[in-house]
Amino acid sequence: MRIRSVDFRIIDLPLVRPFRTSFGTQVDRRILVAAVNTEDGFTGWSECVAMTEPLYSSEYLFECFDIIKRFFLPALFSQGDFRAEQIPLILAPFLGHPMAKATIETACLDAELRRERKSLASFLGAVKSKVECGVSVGIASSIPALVDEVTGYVQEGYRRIKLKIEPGWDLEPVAKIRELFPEIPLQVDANQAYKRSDGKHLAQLDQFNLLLIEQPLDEHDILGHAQLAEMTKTPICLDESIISLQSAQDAIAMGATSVINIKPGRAGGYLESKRIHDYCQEVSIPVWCGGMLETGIGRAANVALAALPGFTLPGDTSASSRYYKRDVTTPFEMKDGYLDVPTGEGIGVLPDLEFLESITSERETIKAL
Ligand code: NPG
Repeated sequence: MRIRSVDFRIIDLPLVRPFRTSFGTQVDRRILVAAVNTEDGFTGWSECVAMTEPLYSSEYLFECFDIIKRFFLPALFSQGDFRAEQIPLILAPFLGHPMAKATIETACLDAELRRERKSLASFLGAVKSKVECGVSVGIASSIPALVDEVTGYVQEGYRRIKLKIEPGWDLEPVAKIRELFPEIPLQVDANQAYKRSDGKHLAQLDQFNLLLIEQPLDEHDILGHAQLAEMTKTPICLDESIISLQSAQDAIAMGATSVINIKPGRAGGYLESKRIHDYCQEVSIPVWCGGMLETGIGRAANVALAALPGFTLPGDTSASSRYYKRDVTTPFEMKDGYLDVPTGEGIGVLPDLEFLESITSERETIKAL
């Protein structure tokens, strides 16, 4: 492919309800959307998962925008004709920045697959036509408020509940939800909020028959997670720590994680995510697809990934209505607790341009040299 130009826009979408985690509260989502236009007339879409502030990871929206324009695009333009699969190698000299890399790689991959009339799902090796939906539930203002929210999701048909936890909001809310829903697959996510010294406390979660405890400690504390895994019966699952295949292999080898949350943005894109998936399958580590409050653009690609055979646990792949009153694509609707895997070319969806325009606060087009 040869890039003719890239259209960027910043869009703003309010969430249907505030989403509180151990690192902050989000009431809306500000997102960088990229559209790569090729010389031969195809357009590929992606969204950058980085948040406006570096609270979940060190990357943030405007930094991703900057590094893509300043370094990644000139490198791709000077390459002339290339295949999307070469992008990781072309961008390898630029250290880090997996979310920014994933943004440009995904849009290029979408454009290339549209030209080849192939879906992302079949390109990645999907084996399912629908994927099980889980839902991630933020820290609530009170236990009754949490019960209301979870009850609503269970009634809608969600097949797995993930509760956000932090010190002071853990055993009690989890006990209550487990008591009310003794059978529902349940897991917790701490987003790095605990310390190594909290091992004994976290081991008390064992009584609630959880699928996993996600990222209890600092993202760099692989040894701490390995030590914690010795103290808990509940499997430890890493999220923030898994930024590449190498980091996944190392964490597995050290016994720090026995389940992995694969988030394509955080891991540098769908190509690296597939490599992590393939490796985990080889060594019998179950994986599931994480989410970052994506619009339909990112959700479509995540659902395609979640259809690979190693994704044996329900992901944070919820229906559009979980996040937004109106999505930027045709909404993803849940049927019997499942989302259909898009079968169209590329990511299989297109944004509604008029709606996208109405929520755009900034735009910029960069033309190839
Ligand atoms: O369903 O997309 C979703 C949200 C799932 O909890 C979720 N995401 O820590 O995994 C996380 C969290 C997150 C959201 C992190 C937004 C960063 C930004």
